[in-house]
Amino acid sequence: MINNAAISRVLRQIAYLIELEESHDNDTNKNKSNAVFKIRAYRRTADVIENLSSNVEEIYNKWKLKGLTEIPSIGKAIASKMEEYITTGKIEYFEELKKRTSINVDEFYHLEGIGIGPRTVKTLHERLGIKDLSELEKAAKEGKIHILPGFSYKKEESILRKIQSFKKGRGRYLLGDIYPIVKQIEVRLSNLRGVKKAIAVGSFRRMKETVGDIDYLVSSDTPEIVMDYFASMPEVDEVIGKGPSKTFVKLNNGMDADLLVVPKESFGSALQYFTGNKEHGVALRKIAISRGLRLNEWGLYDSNTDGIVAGSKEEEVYDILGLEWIPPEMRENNGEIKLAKKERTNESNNLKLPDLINYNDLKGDLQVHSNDTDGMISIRDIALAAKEKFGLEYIAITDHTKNLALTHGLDEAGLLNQANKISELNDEIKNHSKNSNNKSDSGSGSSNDRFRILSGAEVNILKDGSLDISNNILDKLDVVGAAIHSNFTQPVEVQTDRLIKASKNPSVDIIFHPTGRIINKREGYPVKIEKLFSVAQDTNTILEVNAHYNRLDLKDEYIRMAIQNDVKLAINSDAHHYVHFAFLIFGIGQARRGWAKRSDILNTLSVDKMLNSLK
Ligand code: DGT
Ligand code: CA
Ligand code: CA
Ligand code: ZN
Repeated sequence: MINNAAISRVLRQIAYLIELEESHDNDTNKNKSNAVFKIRAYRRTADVIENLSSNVEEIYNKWKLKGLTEIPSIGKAIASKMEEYITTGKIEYFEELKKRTSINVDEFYHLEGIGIGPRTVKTLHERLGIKDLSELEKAAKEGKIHILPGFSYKKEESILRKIQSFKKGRGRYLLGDIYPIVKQIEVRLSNLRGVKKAIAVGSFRRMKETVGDIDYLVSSDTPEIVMDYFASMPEVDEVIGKGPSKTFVKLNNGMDADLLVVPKESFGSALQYFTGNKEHGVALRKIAISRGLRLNEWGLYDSNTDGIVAGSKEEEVYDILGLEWIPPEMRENNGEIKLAKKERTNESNNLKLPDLINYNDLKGDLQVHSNDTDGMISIRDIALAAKEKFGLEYIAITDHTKNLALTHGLDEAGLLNQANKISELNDEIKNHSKNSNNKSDSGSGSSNDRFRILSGAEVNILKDGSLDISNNILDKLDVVGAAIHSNFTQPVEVQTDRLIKASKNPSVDIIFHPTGRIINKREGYPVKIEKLFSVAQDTNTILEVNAHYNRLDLKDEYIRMAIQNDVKLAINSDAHHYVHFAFLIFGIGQARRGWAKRSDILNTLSVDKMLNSLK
């Protein structure tokens, strides 16, 4: 079965190759606009197919070409290319396009997403004969690029940085991208006959922002059943290996998946082993040895008698090693083991494992967008869903402001208008819950089922650190977030000063996505982070942990530093649709990786307490 990802990859490469060809200067305008139209159509189709819940080949098998053209926004021309691919395994047009260039499209089309587009690649090919990624990297390193017309030192440096971060990220998947499929497989494994427990472990269980491969641990006395199922799942492209208790496969999204099946007596020790990370595991083994024990995935054994002392429960393994159970998100061998020691020495007297924020501790969300700007749904709809589907008690509507033209940002009047609309909506909600309480006679309008929409904004921090909305307007809003959306390439002092000036602004409550990074795509602007922490602490400015899985900004390491500096944090979804509230777990996971307690996170407070603690 051809998977959707494979088809969409081919379509994207076609778009890329057309764009490469299109940059001929002697083309007529008519040819050009034709090409632009085609490029867009291929990209749009690739997007649609990638996000389709049903398999394109299945659709084709049932309904033929007509079925393909009925998929939203897929035209007849591209549909017949897809038909060709499904029936013959290739597309003649694609083969021709590839023949006409010696550029390695398979490598270069990835770079478009990080800002090295076909135009740049074409120029570098014509001038320097660059054909693939390693040649491009070499040319940048040797300083051959900045001397070309239209390039500069800065551009050359940025190309090199981008290639390096691309190479680092290659083969690692964003936690949020793979989360749904990993959980689906976990549930299916759990439901198999003879399976007592099934869990996704490794870096996934540790909620690491990127995952290299996915590891499943299953407890069962009939490993063959589990391994046979695992090897024949519809997502499996290739079975790489199969042993008595282990199976390795490649999934059709490109990711490797490992499975280990153990009897229930070994489940706890295997869980400990396979959750990692490796250094944490190695440190535990050393502790075991120092206590006359031996630890491996099958159990914790007495070195003298070889008798098993623990293995079925993970807590027991930690306990017999003299340790409190350590949450998976903390298992990085970064000092957590010392805190977990039960035996108190003078040195460790006051040290304890932090009581981490829990996955159900958030009461509100302080960065939410509506369709007044670039959000996808109305304030009313996103608020209702926040309450009904996600159990939140409040959200702040923080739409973009005027300087971000791309998003049709709100100006002063627009913001005030929206704030009025929000207060009307709140009255409506109050009456609604009063009425429904009377009807159902379920008590006296407890604050539990009240919901509050807060007015707010995501204002732009301009190049000099000032904001694009005046303070007297901002002071009329409940929650003000400020963020850098422009001038990313200023020197570190300038960027830090911009953030500091914004933090010192009495109207700014929160700095949104403080470092501007996009995981695997963009490093973020340079910031002297400790300086920002110290000013944030002084000025009672909250720093955001943006929960969108491609940002997770602040990252774990910075969260831990922020907390040490007594900086308050907020975990926000940055939702542009209510489905995005589901991303909050990634923010909480990142916060737990940064050792955050409930009390470190502002939006674990009820709405009144939260508002009272803003500056
Ligand atoms: P990843 O896949 O790169 O995101 O990171 P992990 O942590 O999932 O690493 P992976 O898949 O290579 O292995 C899963 C766990 O198995 C790892 O976290 C710890 C354990 N493990 C793997 N290799 C070793 C090893 O050589 N020694 C020890 N003690 N543990 C290992
Ligand atoms: Ca792994
Ligand atoms: Ca693995
Ligand atoms: Zn937005």
